[in-house]
Amino acid sequence: MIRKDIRNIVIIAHVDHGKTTLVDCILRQCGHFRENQLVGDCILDSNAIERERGITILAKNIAVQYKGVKINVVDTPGHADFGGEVERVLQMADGALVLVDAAEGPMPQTRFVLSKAIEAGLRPIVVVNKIDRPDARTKEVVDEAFELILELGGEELLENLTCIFASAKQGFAKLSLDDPDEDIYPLMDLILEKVSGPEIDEHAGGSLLATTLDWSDYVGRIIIGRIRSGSFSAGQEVLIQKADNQALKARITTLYVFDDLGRREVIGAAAGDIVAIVGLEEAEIGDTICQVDNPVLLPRISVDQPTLEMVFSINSSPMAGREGKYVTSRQLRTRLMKELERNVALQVDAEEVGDMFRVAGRGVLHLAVLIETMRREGFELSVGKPRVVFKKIDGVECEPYEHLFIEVPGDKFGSVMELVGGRRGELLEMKSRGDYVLAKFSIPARGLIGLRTRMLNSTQGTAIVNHRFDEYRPVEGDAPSRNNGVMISGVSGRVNAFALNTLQERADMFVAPGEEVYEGMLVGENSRNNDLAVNPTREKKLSNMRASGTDDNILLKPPRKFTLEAALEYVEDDELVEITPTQIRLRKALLRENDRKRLARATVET
Ligand SMILES: Nc1nc2c(ncn2[C@@H]2O[C@H](COP(=O)(O)OP(=O)(O)OP(=O)(O)O)[C@@H](O)[C@H]2O)c(=O)[nH]1
Ligand SMILES: [Mg+2]
Repeated sequence: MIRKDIRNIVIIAHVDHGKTTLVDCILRQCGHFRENQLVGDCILDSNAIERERGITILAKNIAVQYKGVKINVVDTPGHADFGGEVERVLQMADGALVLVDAAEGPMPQTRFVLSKAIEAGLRPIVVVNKIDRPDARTKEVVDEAFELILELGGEELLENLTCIFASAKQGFAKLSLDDPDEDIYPLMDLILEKVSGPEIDEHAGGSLLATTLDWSDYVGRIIIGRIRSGSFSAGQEVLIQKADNQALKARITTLYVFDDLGRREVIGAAAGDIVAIVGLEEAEIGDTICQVDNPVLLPRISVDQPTLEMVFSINSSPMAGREGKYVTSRQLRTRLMKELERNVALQVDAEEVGDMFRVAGRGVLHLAVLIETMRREGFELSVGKPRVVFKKIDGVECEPYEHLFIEVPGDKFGSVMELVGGRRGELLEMKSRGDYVLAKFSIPARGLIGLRTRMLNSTQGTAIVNHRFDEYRPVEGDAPSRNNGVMISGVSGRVNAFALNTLQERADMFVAPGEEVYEGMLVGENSRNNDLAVNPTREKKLSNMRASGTDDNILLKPPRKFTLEAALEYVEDDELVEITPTQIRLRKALLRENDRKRLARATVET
């Protein structure tokens, strides 16, 4: 039987193609809100880091009523680090809105999520979004999207594939470009028409696949999934079927369905509904929740394995503990363990070696978001250089390789080739679009660390860089390292403009006059490839009155400031990123006796 009163859809796309803006627009035009509930853009990107970065990190459910039908919509993240989550939430839907930017066209992540949607048997609806853009190439993009579906083996989908044109930002969708720009309803009607309601077997026992996790400090773990068959009710005792055939009994304490932006408590829900369940503390993603007397086992879904790891430790710099509320190893451990409750693609090595924790995740962004969250909560910590996770396959040490996609103006392609080639990237495909070159490379994931910043520098910010995991291959060659050495402060004190003025001739400085530095802190990038110990606090001999270090005759270049990700990608094996609630500093991890002597000597010399 097919339920007609409900539709479950997921919105998928490449990063920034407008998923959250579209969900926003659906909520505004079809939801029930008081005026003050819908202030600002992208209300769904509700956590502070999502808002600041303008990206979606966690998939989110909303629901609206349209023409008597409940439409559950899942907004997904577009960044490749969170691709695993998108793949899982497809389980909850019968249809997928595939958004494609009318100017950019299908991008690498479009291909990935679309292929997963087709695999999962979802019917895609192509939404060409941002048709208001002055550089929109709407008609071409439609062709590219159809070609992509064909390429991904969706021939039978093409026959009644529908495409709709939209501007999520301006709040309209239309089936033909000649139609007037009105509202989003043409898209809603298309969903009702093209996406089937959930197919259910009313008489089967209750079953649900735990698809996403949420967490609340008040009620603990919350399991989200779509009821596959039968029904569940609040207070019901259920069976949690785990991996390796284990089963546990637990009780549903509270049951919710999604409603507008929030959740509504219900006493019961049936096949086809997407629900949030409280009370199943032991359940994990992939487990089947079912009736005790009529157990069903649904095919498990897997959680992606980590590809990148970093070592987290307490902040051991001389400036430690000045700002943070949480600075001890025990606090760090407790926090990381708590993160495991909801951050399913994360792994933390509980083994504590000298206050160090190995934290592994899906990429630099995935881990940077965790670090950023922690510093906002008041943590101080040190983090080492990110490393890719190696794997032994049939006794052979293997490393991850990725596909790297670059779009760049043709005249800058030479410098791209040089950079990528220097990191053992191999060109697989190349084509041109207008003045742009679109190239696809295969590259060891190690070579990607730090590549983006360099690529943007060498192409004056014009390159668009994307990458996706491809496969594990036997390890070969060395990891690329930084071409330039660094300048290390040999002293502690305040930076002086006079000293900087001399140093900047040979370096790109990271610090400004008046800033505090310590012995071992990185204060600049040397123009040569060796590390150099320096004294950035040195004052002009004659005018030792000027302790604050400003001098009108000195013209200083502004210091290079690192974002968290840039800092993580910059450091080498013997260096650390020091993170406090307000500061990001780079430093040498350990000063060996030799370094100390060298530093002491250098300090005398300068
Ligand atoms: N011109 C134009 N801009 C749009 C439109 N829709 C979204 N945008 C802009 O595109 C940017 C990204 O929009 P989001 O909705 O955050 O994109 P997203 O797909 O949710 O991004 P991720 O969640 O990070 O994958 C924002 O600056 C939006 O204002 C549109 O129809 N036209
Ligand atoms: Mg989004």
